[in-house]
Amino acid sequence: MSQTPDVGALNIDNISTGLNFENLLTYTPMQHSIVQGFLTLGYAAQAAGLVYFLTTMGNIAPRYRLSSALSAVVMVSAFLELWRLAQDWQEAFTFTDGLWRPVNDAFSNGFRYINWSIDVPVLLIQLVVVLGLTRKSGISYATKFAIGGLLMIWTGYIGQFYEVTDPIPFWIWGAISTVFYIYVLFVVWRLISKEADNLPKSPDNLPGMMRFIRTYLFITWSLYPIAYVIPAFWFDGWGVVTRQIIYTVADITSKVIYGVLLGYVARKRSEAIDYEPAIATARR
Ligand code: RET
Repeated sequence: MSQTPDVGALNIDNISTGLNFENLLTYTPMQHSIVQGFLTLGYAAQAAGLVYFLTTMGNIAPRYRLSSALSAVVMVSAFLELWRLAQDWQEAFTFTDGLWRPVNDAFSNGFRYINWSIDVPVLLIQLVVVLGLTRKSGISYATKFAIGGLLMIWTGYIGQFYEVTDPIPFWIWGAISTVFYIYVLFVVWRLISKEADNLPKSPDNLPGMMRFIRTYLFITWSLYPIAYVIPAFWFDGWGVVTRQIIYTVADITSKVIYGVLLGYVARKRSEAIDYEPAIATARR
C-alpha cells in the first residue's frame, strides 16, 4: 500500500461521498484561492449578520421581533455549514506540480442542501411574522412554505448526486424540484400581493417596500438553480469557481441582506405603533 496520496487519481468510479464535479477537476493556484476566498466570505458574512440581528433586535416591537430571532437562527446554521465547507475545500486538494489536485472527495455541495432544510422554511416564515398575519392564516402559510420548501430542496438534493454520473435522474429530479420551487414562489407572490397594502403607506411606503422584497426574493433565489445546472454546461475549473461564487452571492443576498430588509420593515411597523425604541432610532 502506498503511503503517499494517489495524487489526482479521483475519477467517477472511485468517488465515495462527494459526488460533485468539484472533486474531479484540478485547479490553478488562482482558481483554488478564489474559491477559498468566497467560501470564507460566505461564513464571515453570516457571522457579521448574526451580530447585526442580535444588536438591533431591541429596536423592534415584541410582536415583530421574532423576525430578528429567525434571522439569527439562519445566520448560525449557515455559518456552521459554510465553515465546514471551507475546511473541506482545504482538505480535499493538495498542491503538486503547479496545480491543486483532488486527494479525497470530502467536498460536498450536498451539505448546502441539508442546511437549506433549516433556512428555507425559516426565511419564508419571517414573511408571515413581518406581515403580521393572524394566527390561523399564519399557520396555514407557514405549513405551505415548510412543506413546499422541503420538497423543493430534498428532490433537488437527490438530483445533485447524479451531476457527474447520470444526466437522466439529474434532470428529472431537477425538474420535479422546479415544480415545488414554482409553487413556493407562487404562494409568496399571492401572500405579499394580498397583504402589502395593509401596511402603513406613509411616511415610508411599506407596501412598496414589501413588493420590492418580493422581486428581490425571486431574483436571489433564482441563483440556486443556476448553480445546480453549471456542471451540465461548464465542466472545468472556472465552472467550479463560478458556481461557488454564485452560491456565496446567493447566500449573502438571500439570507443576510434579506434579513436586513425585513428587519427594516419590522422596525418601521414598530414606529407606526409607537414603540419607543423604534422611534428613538428613526432618522428623518
Ligand atoms: C434546486 C434544484 C434544482 C431546481 C431548483 C432548486 C432550487 C433551489 C432553491 C434554493 C434556495 C435556497 C435558499 C437558501 C437560503 O438559505 C434545489 C437547486 C429550482 C430555490 C434560499
